[in-house]
Amino acid sequence: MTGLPVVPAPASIEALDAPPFRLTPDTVICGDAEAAAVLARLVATRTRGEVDPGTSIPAAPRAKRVETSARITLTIDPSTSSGTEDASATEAASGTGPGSDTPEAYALTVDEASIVVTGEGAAGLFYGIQTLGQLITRTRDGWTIPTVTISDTPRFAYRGVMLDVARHFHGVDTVKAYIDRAASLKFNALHLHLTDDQGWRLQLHSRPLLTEKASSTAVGGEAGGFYTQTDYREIVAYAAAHHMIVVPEIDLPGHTHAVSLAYPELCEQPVLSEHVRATAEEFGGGLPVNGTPYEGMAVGFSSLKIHDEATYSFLADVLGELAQLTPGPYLHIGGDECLGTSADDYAFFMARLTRLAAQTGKTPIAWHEAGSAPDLSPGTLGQYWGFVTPTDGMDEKSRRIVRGGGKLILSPADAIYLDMKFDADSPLGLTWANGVTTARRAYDWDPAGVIGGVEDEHILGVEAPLWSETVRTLADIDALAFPRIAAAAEAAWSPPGPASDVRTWESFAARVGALGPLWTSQGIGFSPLTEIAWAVDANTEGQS
Ligand code: TNX
Repeated sequence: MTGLPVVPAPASIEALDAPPFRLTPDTVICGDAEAAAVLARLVATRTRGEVDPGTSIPAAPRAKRVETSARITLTIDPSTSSGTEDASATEAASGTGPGSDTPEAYALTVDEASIVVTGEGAAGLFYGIQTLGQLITRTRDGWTIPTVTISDTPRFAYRGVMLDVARHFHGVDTVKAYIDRAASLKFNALHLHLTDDQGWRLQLHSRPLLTEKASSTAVGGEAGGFYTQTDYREIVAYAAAHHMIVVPEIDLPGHTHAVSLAYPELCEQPVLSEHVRATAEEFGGGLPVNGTPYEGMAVGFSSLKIHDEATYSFLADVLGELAQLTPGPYLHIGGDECLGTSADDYAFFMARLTRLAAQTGKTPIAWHEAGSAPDLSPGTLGQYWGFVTPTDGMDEKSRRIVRGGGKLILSPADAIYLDMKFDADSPLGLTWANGVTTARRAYDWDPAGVIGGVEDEHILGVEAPLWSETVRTLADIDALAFPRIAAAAEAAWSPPGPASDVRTWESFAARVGALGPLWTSQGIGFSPLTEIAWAVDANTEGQS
């Protein structure tokens, strides 16, 4: 047991009662050049420029300084221990998880004289550096890092965050900022919800009308936007540099009202259910009319035409081009909330859609409703968005996906939907997932305890979605995501409760509270929820 503020909790951590390592202007970082640059930036940010370490062994005139300076050494060693003897956890750890380009385990040792971070691969080294950044502490003696030995590896291969860029559009800089934040918590997948009723956000040369005609508005009639292919490639490259893949989602066959602005012949008329009318009453935005932008927040009223071959030519173009643009292994094809589509039509469509997606060479991911369709392309993955205690047969739909050979990504809405309100008075966020989601509720669940019969070996990973009906800016994203995103990171990365004595709410709350100064130094506008005691740096704000 240790009180050191590492989040997500490592597989193994041992704090030693010995003097800490002192970060000074003479500290030198050596070893892997790319990693050294990452750590040097992190140290400079965390210490507000008070420590700005050199990043390699300086040449002759300064050699003397090197001999006397404390060193941080960063290396990649494929034989780095995974930090766990539990065979069930090693699938994620031993290879390159499907979300990652390189192995993810790392080891970190800190003593008074030196620090060594060893990654099993480049991703592992990057994660070791993130852990090190969390351990930097301002004491009365200056900037220090406590003496510790850590050996760490993830529980799950896929650790995702989702950003909805359709309800409100979020530009490239915001997406990059969210990648920075997610990668620092050891997430390795960015799921972009690129299309919905309110807008189509990715330029496709095979179907240029989509962004020409269906991208300019958003919820509330606000300005929309879209990514050019250059923008999208820039996001993919930035994610890769942070050891994250991009999982693009084209939500089908529902959530497709925007398509009617570009290709009206492909779309059914909106189904004006009681929910659609009630949502218009409560949140505004009017009722959907094909061919005109939808500015409301209702769901489930739109659909592509299921029995028209033109639909499948459209999908072949869209998915084919998207697959070409996307180096990651997955295409997310939606499949949620098709409330006006009959069960037979839905099943027919999902069987064809999952095959079209698989033909691009990618593995399809669908929301768990797809499990109601009996003939999905084998191996289709499911994303569960029901509650921690499943309702309405959502668990059975998810189990059917597992029986079809697909693993699950768990996104229980009443725990880690980051767009749920954290406080009833906040103007940000929604409440449909069992009301306000406290940080404690975000934390107190286990991936293997949600769906009966679904254990670690059936679970690809965990993902925290952030839908953007009420989310306009990076500040809004920060306020909703932080600190609850850290609970999702811990569910995705850390060993489960009984195997680890730090997997308790009390430990998590203390560890997260200690990250306040790091997040502040990084410009993260987290919500200082009162459930957590937030630390401040010694000296700088009059407290030790
Ligand atoms: C449900 S859960 C949705 C989204 C909404 C979100 C708002 C799921 C797959 N779909 O369409 O944006 O709720 O919280």
